[in-house]
Amino acid sequence: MNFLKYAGLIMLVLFAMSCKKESTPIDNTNETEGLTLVKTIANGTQSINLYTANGKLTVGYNKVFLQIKNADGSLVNNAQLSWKPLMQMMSMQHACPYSAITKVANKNSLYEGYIVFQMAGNATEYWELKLDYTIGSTAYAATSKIDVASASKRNLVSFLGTDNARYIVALVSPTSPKVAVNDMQAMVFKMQDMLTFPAVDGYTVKIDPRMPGMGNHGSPNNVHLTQNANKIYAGKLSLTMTGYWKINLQLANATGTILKGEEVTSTNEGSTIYFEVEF
Ligand SMILES: [Cu+2]
Repeated sequence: MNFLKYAGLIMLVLFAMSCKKESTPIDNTNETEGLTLVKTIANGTQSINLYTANGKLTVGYNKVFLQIKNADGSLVNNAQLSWKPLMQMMSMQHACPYSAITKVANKNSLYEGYIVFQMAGNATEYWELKLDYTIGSTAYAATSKIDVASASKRNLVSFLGTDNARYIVALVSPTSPKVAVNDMQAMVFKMQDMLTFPAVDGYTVKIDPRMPGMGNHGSPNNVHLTQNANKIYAGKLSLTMTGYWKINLQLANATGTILKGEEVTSTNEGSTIYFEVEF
């Protein structure tokens, strides 16, 4: 009786062990292929690696990827992450528009989100990124200074609308413009207060690309940006030649009222809000 009991127990233990052995290890290799490390933020327990396509954070829209590494080098696959970018300025603090962090589809250890920095850091005023995450039921945090460089061309506009609200409009794409009708994407945010920048729905971003160096000529077949299914403002940007283009902008609310920006005419060569592309 006793023997049978022990034999049963041993069988059970062996079975459990073999089960453990047979479960396929999760392969995290190369999930960051094509990305460049921006920074590692460590808190003594884990280190969080931040990646972007070019290894930099700049003014404007930044798609950011994250991976969490344990001290033994293994990658964390089951974290819940959030973040808070905060700029420490001489006389005040402020945040910027940013997304939630989600797991990248079909990846085990890679997480993603975006941050729209509206200004660059400098020697005395700098951006800080606070990461909060849980693994299982344990909460962790990590904070670090991050470098945010200025952009070479204007890819973000920040202004007071005629409705007295402050807005930020950020260029998302094209990131490599071509002589073609390019897919164009942008995001529109309202500044509710210094820390809160909700995305704005139902507006229109009107575009009028011009070449100021060539008689301010425009291009045919542009399509103003309206929200697509993913809530991103999407349209068509027609660039008929290489060189410097000024994409004059007008922001219209849901009823069509222009909140900021002017039409380009024979007597008005540009809008007060614009993006720039050069290629
Ligand atoms: Cu600032």
